[in-house]
Amino acid sequence: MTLTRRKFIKTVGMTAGALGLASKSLDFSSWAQEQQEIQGEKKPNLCNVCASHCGMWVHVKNDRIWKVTGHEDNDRSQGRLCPRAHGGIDWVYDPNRIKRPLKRTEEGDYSPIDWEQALEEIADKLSQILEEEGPEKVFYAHNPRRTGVFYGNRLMHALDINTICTHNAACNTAVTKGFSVTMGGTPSADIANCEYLVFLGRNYGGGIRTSQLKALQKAIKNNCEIICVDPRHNETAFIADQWLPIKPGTDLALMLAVANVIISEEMYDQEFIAEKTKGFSDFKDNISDYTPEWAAELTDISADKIIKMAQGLAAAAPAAIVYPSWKGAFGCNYENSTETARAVACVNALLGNINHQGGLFFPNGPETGSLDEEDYPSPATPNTRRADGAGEEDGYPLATNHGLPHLLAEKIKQDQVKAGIVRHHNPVRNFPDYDHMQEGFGSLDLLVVFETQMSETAMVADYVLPECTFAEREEVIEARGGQEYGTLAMRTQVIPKMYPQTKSFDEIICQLAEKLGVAEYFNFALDEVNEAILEPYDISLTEFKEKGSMQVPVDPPEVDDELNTDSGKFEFYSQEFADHDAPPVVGWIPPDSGLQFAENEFRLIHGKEAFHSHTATANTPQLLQITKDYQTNRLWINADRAKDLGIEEGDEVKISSDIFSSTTRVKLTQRIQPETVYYPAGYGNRTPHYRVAQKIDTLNPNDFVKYQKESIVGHAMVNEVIVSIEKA
Ligand SMILES: Nc1nc2c(c(=O)[nH]1)N[C@H]1C(S)=C(S)[C@@H](COP(=O)(O)OP(=O)(O)OC[C@H]3O[C@@H](n4cnc5c(=O)[nH]c(N)nc54)[C@H](O)[C@@H]3O)O[C@H]1N2
Ligand SMILES: Nc1nc2c(c(=O)[nH]1)N[C@H]1C(S)=C(S)[C@@H](COP(=O)(O)OP(=O)(O)OC[C@H]3O[C@@H](n4cnc5c(=O)[nH]c(N)nc54)[C@H](O)[C@@H]3O)O[C@H]1N2
Ligand code: SF4
Ligand SMILES: [Mo]
Repeated sequence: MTLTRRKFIKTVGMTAGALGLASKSLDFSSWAQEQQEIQGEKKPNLCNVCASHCGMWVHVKNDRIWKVTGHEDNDRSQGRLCPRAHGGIDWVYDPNRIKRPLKRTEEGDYSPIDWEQALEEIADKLSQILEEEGPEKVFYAHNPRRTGVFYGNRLMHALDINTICTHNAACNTAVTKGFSVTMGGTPSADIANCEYLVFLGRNYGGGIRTSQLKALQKAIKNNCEIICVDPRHNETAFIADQWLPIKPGTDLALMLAVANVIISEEMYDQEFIAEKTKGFSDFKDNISDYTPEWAAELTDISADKIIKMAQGLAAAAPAAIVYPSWKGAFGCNYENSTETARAVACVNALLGNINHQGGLFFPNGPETGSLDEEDYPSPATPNTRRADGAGEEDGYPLATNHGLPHLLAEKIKQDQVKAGIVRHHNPVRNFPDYDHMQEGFGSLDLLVVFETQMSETAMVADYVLPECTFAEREEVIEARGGQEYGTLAMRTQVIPKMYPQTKSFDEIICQLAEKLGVAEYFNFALDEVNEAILEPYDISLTEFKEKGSMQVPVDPPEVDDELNTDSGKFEFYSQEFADHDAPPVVGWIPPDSGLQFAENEFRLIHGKEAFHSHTATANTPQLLQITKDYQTNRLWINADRAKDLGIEEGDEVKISSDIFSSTTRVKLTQRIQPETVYYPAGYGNRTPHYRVAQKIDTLNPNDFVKYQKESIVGHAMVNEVIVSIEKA
């Protein structure tokens, strides 16, 4: 039966009458007015849309989330949130959320299964694999966050599993290694008080952490000179004093030349170098040929600008920084990325800026308590071999303990890895080479994925376990150090669970531990963990749950603090690298894919948009609307190069690499270095379950990049790709 309009109105009227509703309730504006006036509640939580976990208030009315605002007493939010936090609300109300445990059927489809059966089957299969194949063939991979580490790692340790991986090999492994081998860890940066700041592809305005934007505002007010080195005129370049469109993959040459100038003009901090560093003369000898003229040829930045950068940094030192970066320029991008990170560390050492105001610093953490070992014994850390080749006796002895998920995919195909648990992580889509990752992870004997939505990784799992969303659960308290104060912060449950068959991670892990026979390591409730953490403070857990975040005292970093290296000093010379056939002192290495391009060739780079988080927000309607409204799903191409290729604004082009080819529309711009094309990260979802995402044509740069491994730490080299472009 089809309803005519008259009939429809009549039927609605009858239904309303039958339900005894006043006609007023059908009037939207008065309903909206009424809702506005309801006094809602404000409950504390942590944003979950990226790992910064900004403290936030969730405003709740009628048990529904009304809006979110920034928590004032949280170091990361400082009263504000970034756009993505608002999009996170869509996760809670997504009709395609995973609502109950799922099991893959013989036909490759998924059918619901009850918790008891799911956990029983997973425990049986995992126990069998552990017994027959050993813990060396099992892994846990995640986007590392406090609760995932506390409960997930504890379960792995209880089972003697040593292969715990994070997403870092597609994020910032090279930075982690380059800074730990020289200065004992990745430092924070006192941007607010800095006077001369060089960003090498660190884009505060796109790759957002809310508090850092506030610090940048202060720096601008204080007239800090800001240099933005990025092949692309990114969001931060708008507020910079200079944009230097570097040829991608050559930041190492730039840093070596800056060091060369600072040393040859004797502008370095001689006292710091003499007293607090090791191997300076080796470094000095090694870089003597890396002149500004040499670097100018490679980088596309003039020798004059390189000299001015070196002089500007030295003149402002120690309130001067070459930013340690995150993912952008050298987190995991090129064959030379670990060396680039080391070179950046070395330039900062020449400036003598460590633990000085306006320089780099190592924050001290706040005091926290922990569960009493007598009553709640922790399992021992296993010394079993890693499954991913990231170990002393394996292919990547210099790898970090964040591991190598893309190598896991290879080892699975070779039958060397049998089972895996993945939580809050989508390696199949967020690492290069979709087919490699999908085939690898998809051919495990057992893959268990903890998710809220049906990601590409969930699509190849044997079991998908539905976590309730950030708003529906509590988590382990996070503790962070800072320059002036530390922060304790906690996620609390702000609305009732929408779906009774979803569970929090701690609950699932405790139940799984019981089935696996290791319940003795989980003989506590989450509240007990949190009470133990708060023990040094004069606050009860109940009171803390009302606050959500609070500032606590920390010891400020001191100039005389020892560094966390073997010598306690800054190490220009690395014995660890020397012992493992890696260069003990930093020097030039070109990108693996070279620096020469044919007429229609470009290097494909990518980066974050301010309103999306990787693939996590790929299906959120509010944020995707921004993509659509501003048509950001376009490939940036240099306008002059495009003209030479007969390509015009908005044209459809064919973009191809060795392993993949697709089409996209282009954005012609002068805001990009001529040999570079750029596409925003996080799109191009292959999962049909992301119904909103499927309505818009997008690409994922990872499709074009083949499976590859950097030589020193084994990261995924996500920018080692040359593509050709032609008009479609
Ligand atoms: N909006 C948003 N914010 C986020 C995230 C998110 O997903 N979305 N994720 C968070 C995470 S996990 C991370 S790691 C950080 C990342 O923060 P960033 O590292 O700042 O962000 P990216 O966008 O990955 O890269 C920054 C810039 O590097 C440039 N770049 C690419 N190749 C080169 C090169 O060879 N040389 C130079 N000099 N520059 C290059 C790109 O053009 C890009 O503008 O952001 C965090 N914040
Ligand atoms: N092309 C390209 N690739 C990139 C990047 C890039 O710039 N370009 N950036 C890289 C970087 S910097 C990083 S850090 C990695 C990030 O890689 P991932 O760690 O894989 O990143 P996310 O997309 O945040 O994946 C998190 C997954 O967690 C799920 N999730 C969200 N909330 C919850 C929850 O409460 N519980 C559970 N169990 N799951 C949840 C989301 O649905 C999503 O599928 O990607 C890297 N990949
Ligand atoms: S930076 Fe943005 S997305 Fe990340 S936690 Fe903070 S508010 Fe959420
Ligand atoms: Mo990242």
